[in-house]
Amino acid sequence: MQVKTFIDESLPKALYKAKQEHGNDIILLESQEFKDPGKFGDKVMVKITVSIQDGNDKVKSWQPPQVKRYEEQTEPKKRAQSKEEKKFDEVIQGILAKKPKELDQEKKILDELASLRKEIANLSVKTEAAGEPDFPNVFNDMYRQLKEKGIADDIAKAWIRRIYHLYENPDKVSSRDIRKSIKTEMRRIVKPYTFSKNGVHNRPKVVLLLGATGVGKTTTAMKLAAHPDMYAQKDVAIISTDPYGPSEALKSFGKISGVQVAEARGTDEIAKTIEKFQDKDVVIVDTPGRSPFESNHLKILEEYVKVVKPSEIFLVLSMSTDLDDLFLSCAMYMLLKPTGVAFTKFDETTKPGKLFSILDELKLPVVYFSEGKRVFIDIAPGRVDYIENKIFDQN
Ligand SMILES: Nc1nc2c(ncn2[C@@H]2O[C@H](COP(=O)(O)OP(=O)(O)OP(=O)(O)O)[C@@H](O)[C@H]2O)c(=O)[nH]1
Ligand SMILES: [Mg+2]
Repeated sequence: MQVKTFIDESLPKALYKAKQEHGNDIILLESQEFKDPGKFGDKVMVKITVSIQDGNDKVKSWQPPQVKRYEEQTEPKKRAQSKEEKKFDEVIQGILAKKPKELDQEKKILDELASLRKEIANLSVKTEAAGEPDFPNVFNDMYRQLKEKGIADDIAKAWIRRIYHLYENPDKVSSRDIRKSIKTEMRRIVKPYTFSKNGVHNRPKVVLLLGATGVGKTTTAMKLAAHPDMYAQKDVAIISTDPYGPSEALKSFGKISGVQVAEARGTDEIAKTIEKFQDKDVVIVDTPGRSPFESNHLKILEEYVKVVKPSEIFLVLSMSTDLDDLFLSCAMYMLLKPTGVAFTKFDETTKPGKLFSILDELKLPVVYFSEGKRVFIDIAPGRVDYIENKIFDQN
């Protein structure tokens, strides 16, 4: 095993650099901020130390994201292999490779490609599907609808092609049949998180909520505590670790619902407060918002994990965030090995289909979907039916 260091402006960038040189099998040992005015001016830089397995020194050049061809997606051997190999590190590699903003030159090329693709898409669906079977209109219409709802081109194409090949007489297939098959495809990606209905064996079950500023972590804590299929049947406490204390909304929720709300600042206080709630079924620890791109973010969150010792870590993602930014912040949060993902602010996006791109990478069960501020109402369990309706129903 070798140990190497890499320096860049942020942790994701430094990780990206290390993976460019040494592939996926590196292990992050340490990250550290530092200043070197002689070399980097005023900038706070990040130095990471990684371990590299012996023999793993082949250099992988950066490739812009490519749309997978149908043959690649369906060829059974290749698919099975890539599924097996999609380990955590590879997810991050994929995520980072999709973040062209880091590399100006490539970003330019990708921007040009993106606008070219848009133009082609406007010409006709047929032109875009050149070299493919001449799909009946009902398939083309469905493909267009999927894309309008934000489903990535490669995912939409793969679904349509697979479904087309399912039928002996594709000309006779109705849009209802296709919708049914698409739901089956969606089900492969959207797996609901299972909330145990029985009593909690190892009390208390400690749930840590993570996510960028303002994504809806505190609202998620309340919604989880209030929903009958989630934790409403259990004896729940919520610990706010926000330096400004619990929000007014959280305090009123505590009064209305009977859920005990406590505040704790600093790691000692957090540990003591969790200790105080040993008789609760569930303790939800709400973390304060920070930008996932702050260079010491990971270190702070690792502290939380160490102190809280959560049985579950739920990552909260807002659907109103740009997809590239979502991918990049996920690269950071995935290092903490979350056990579920909660999606908020579905009411603030016209592209609910981007959910599939995220879940296809994260491979985490869905804790719940949120589509508004109202704690007791704007919430749906993480089942595929919810997203199916979002994609197909007019409103
Ligand atoms: N439209 C909409 N607003 C939401 C949703 N979920 C939460 N909000 C609102 O988003 C705002 C921020 O929500 P919070 O729960 O405070 O978010 P947070 O992640 O705890 O924020 P910080 O602790 O500051 O990082 C509040 O006004 C919420 O009412 C949602 O699904 N849709
Ligand atoms: Mg909050």
